[in-house]
Amino acid sequence: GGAAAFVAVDIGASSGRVIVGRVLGGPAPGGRVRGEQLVELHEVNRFPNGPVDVGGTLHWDVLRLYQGVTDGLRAAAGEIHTRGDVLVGIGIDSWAVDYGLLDADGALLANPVHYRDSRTAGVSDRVFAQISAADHYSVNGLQTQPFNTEFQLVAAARSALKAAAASLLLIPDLLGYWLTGKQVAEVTNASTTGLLDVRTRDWSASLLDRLEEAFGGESMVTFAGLLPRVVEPGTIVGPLRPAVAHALGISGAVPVIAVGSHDTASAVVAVPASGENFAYISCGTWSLVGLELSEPVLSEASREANFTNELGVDGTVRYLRNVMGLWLLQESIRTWKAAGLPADLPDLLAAAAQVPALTTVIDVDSPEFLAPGDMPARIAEAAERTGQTPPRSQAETVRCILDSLALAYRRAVRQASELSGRVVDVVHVVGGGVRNELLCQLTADATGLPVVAGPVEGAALGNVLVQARAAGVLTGDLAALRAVGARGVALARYEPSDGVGHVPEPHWAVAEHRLVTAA
Ligand code: ADP
Ligand code: LRH
Repeated sequence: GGAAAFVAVDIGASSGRVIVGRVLGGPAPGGRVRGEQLVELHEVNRFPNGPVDVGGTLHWDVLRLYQGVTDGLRAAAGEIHTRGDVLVGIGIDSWAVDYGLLDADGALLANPVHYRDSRTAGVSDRVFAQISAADHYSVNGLQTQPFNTEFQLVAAARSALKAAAASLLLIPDLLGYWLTGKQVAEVTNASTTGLLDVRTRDWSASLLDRLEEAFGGESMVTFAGLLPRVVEPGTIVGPLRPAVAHALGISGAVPVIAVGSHDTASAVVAVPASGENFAYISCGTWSLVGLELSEPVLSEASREANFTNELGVDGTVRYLRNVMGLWLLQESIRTWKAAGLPADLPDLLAAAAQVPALTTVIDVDSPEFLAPGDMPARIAEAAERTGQTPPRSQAETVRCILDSLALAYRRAVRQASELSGRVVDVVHVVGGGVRNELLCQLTADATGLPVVAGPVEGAALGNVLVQARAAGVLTGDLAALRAVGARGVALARYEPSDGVGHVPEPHWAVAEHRLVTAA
């Protein structure tokens, strides 16, 4: 008992979780020290997440998510109390880009639309015809994805919904608003909207003006008028509303603390690296592959390679590429289960390990894989189109996905290093993908670098670390936070030169060549 406890709410595209982080060790009453500080994580609630198709539009069930959050907070408060610990703060992170629109009374106008919905098809081209892609990149440094918030807003620019809106809140900020009554835009997530200036870390008045001019129409409601003030991680958003605290069995004015509310930003905080020559793969539904930099890379080559400069904690830049990630596997499993086939993940991975490496590889980042639907069929089509033998069994399909992901990681790590000039000597994997030993070994083989895998709950750990520092329980820079974080987690190491099922370098070079020439 007596430990400072923080609650991390971390909602990924495939599941949400509420995790208690206890900070142990450090200064004790009477000037004593109880050993080095570390964070112990404990999951108190997990709930499924995914797209809900209503009338042909994919939505998020955000009220159900809020229920998962509040159920978790109630359970967390109970446990913390029973242990005799102190609940110091609550932080929320989630996937990026998506938002809810509120009316002037603060009521949510509609269920947020899912970023995989097709309403944004062709919108980026329409926007770039008015404001060039190069002009965008020079200000926002952001990758072009069909679902960037900016494109979602343009897709719905003439909707009745927008006309009725008074404010826009990104998902973690929306959940935070329901808990506190305070509206803010946390900066790491705001950096994925396309509307933020990557250098000033604030909304870009110039981009917003030009967007209004081109797509605002006659509406009284302007894009800029919807955006709340930007806050940095570590800012106190506000105490829980008294009625909320009461309903959750929480006494005292416990604050919601802004963290890296973009899940990837929190995950990067938790990367157990020392020094700066590391790449990371935040490996969940997406694989976010890149580097932590102090300045954005805004070159033409970087824009063409679709590398993004998203903002990180403590003034950092997350220079990375979105790789389609374990979505390919999740969606294959969903397809098989719907067809009545057995599709247990550990079994599939064990079977895939027996399939010869690199028989068939696909470009995982092709937009054809973005939408929900029959993934094995799309993979087979892509293989045939590129003159390869399509995977015939479930095991071959899974093998194709893992080999192709590792190949994409190889390319992303190398390109990130070339485009930024940063030397990389280790690759850190965090997120659910840490549990995929075959993928971790393939990643070491493909990149030719040692892979350090862990923590699994990277975003939750980063969330807790930033809260704990804001509350004064931890001190120091990102390196200091990482050292505290690393102490509490088990890490696995994979070498590129050996390991079970090791795939030597020349095979990767050949497979890469095959993909490039097919394209
Ligand atoms: P998100 O935050 O995007 O919802 P997670 O970081 O939770 O995603 O990662 C989920 C993924 O982790 C799953 O799709 C699965 O591929 C992988 N995973 C989870 N558990 C295991 C396991 N026991 N073995 C291998 N992979 C796993
Ligand atoms: C990962 C993630 C990623 C975004 C995507 C929409 O969960 O936040 O960083 O690009 O979701």
